Amino acid sequence: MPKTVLITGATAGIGKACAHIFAENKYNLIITGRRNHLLEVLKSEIEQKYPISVLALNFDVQNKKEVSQHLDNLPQTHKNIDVLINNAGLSLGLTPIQNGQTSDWDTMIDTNIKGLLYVTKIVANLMIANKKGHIVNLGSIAGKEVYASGNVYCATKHAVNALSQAMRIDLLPHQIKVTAIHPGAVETEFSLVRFGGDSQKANKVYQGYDALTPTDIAQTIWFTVNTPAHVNINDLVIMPTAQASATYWHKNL
Ligand code: NDP
Ligand code: 8X3
Repeated sequence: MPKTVLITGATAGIGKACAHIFAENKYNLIITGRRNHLLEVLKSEIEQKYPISVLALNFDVQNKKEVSQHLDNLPQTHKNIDVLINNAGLSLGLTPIQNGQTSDWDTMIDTNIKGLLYVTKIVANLMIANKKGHIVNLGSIAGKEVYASGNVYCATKHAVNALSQAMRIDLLPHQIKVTAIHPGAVETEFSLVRFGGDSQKANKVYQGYDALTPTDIAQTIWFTVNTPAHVNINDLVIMPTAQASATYWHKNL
């Protein structure tokens, strides 16, 4: 029987790269995101390339009702979720706390923490019923350290770090694996979103060194979900070789 992975935020970056790697390895996919046209393009691209089935679910993880409408009513064909990748997330702004936009704070908290929780609650119960499962949470180096003006984004990723540990304890009796992946800089739409569409500012983040690629992270996730049944990778920090911490870099500018 083919396995199934649910990937939140599969319309771009790390989530999209995960969709490709799991499809290539014969998983059926549930892909989610807010941009429906991108979900549809990815679905048809993947279904043309690989002999698997893709269920595209267009919803905002911040919206508890939408999350439950979609995930409480999964078709029988996609209910047996083996792997959940809690990837949907974003940073908005890079601003000292005293100047922060409270609407940006709300969006980051509602997406990175509350959205992840809404999805996890439903899928964890499906996994418990199926007596198996693996949850992979996308944390960040921002969940291990804080840096200037990163305040609320860092706080949300610290929460993902804490929640990953908490999930591992609560799901232990059900033998559901929980892995947290904490990347440094990965070149995706992340910085474009953070800087409100300012591509010059966004491109600068990735200049003078080789950033991680979304495929680097997808391959790492693929590795963590393929360890033997008795082995779990709890926590993994992965950085570009040119980055030693959130603030130490070796750049050739
Ligand atoms: P991208 O901006 O390229 O992709 C983010 C994905 O999340 C998109 O598919 C987007 O889809 C989705 N998303 C955002 N908000 C929502 C929402 N409210 N509901 C549903 N989907 C949503 O960024 P990355 O691929 O880089 O980011 C993926 C994860 O990795 C994030 O959690 C990020 O914090 C984390 N991360 C990224 C790092 C980096 O340097 N890039 C480093 C460390 C961690 P759509 O817009 O269609 O809804
Ligand atoms: C994304 C990496 O360093 O911009 O989580 O916070 S960083």
